[in-house]
Amino acid sequence: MYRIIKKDGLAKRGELQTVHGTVQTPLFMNVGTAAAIKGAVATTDLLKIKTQIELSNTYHLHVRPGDKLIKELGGLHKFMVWDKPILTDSGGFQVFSLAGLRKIKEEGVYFNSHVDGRKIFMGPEESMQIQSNLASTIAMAFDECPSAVADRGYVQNSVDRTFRWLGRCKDEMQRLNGLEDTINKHQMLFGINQGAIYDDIRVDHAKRISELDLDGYALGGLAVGESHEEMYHILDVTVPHLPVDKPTYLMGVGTPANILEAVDRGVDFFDCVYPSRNGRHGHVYTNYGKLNLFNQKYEKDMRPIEEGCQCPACRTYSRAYIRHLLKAKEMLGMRLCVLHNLYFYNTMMEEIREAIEQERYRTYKEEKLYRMSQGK
Ligand code: PRF
Ligand code: ZN
Repeated sequence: MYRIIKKDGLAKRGELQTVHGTVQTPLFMNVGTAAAIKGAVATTDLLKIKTQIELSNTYHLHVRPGDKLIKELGGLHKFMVWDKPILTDSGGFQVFSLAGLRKIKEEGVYFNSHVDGRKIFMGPEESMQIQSNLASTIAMAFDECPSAVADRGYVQNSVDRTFRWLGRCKDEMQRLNGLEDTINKHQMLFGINQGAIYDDIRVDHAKRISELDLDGYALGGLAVGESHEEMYHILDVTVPHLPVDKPTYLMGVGTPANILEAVDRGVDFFDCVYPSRNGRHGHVYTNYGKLNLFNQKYEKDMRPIEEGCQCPACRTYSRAYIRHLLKAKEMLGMRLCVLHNLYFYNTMMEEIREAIEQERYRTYKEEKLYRMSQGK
């Protein structure tokens, strides 16, 4: 059950009730592709950095260690020791970005595993079965994410097929949720809007999927090479055609600025590898822009990454020490940067929620963007 608590322009402050607890939106999902947040971050750490929901991938967990094993061990929550919500991406996108040779057919996708090259088939039913075995809180529909440079004809055919796949996902999920030995019989299903940067294809698809009364709606196929302006334009034209009383999820996005702009256009779920990936490279977010801790100028800097930050890194360690750890390739260096960055994102989401509640979202957004672009 999703309910809107407050609206400020198109920005929504809401909450989603799930079998694994209630999450407050807008929110950021911490990416744990293979049931682990990269950078040696444990699920017990996530509790200290305001994480509400974790994201894992169907494709990765199917390939290794196998969804059947995870089911046998009691499901993904028990396996990774995380009792809050988990969203699993369907595998569609990962198959297209990772797997070797692949063939897309009406029934699904044939491809080779990126781990051992073995032949795998995944279609809508298989994706739902795997996600049901993982027993995630929210399953994503199986979709194709066409390349940013795909021509109109290709995109139209692809979107039509993704729509047919969605119907099959819904039927299969209903069947699985009714089976006796299904771990999470209340698994939710989010549909995914596609259509590259073609306004009319996006809008038509959004209208068609909205009729299926799903638990939530995502925008896929964005942040795949188009400009930020093109992405914001697609949000402007598409989001108004998705149900306002359901959560809206912008997949794989993005920078703090992208999130601030998308919230202003009605989006309430986000996920992105940036905070963890940048952290592993010593790039840390602050309210005054990003810092590269490898920079010589931090050699004797005994201040925390960000003054006043309450994250586990900033409460204890200095820039100088973390810089040393990074240069010495000590794992702790990466770990502290990742923790700080995730805390930064989760704290920004908290600020966003508060600003919407107080109907000052536009002012908040503009001030935050200005400050982050100024540097210090
Ligand atoms: N589809 C799915 N997952 C995704 C995407 C998509 O289009 C994207 C695109 N930014 C990220 N993750 N299933
Ligand atoms: Zn910090």
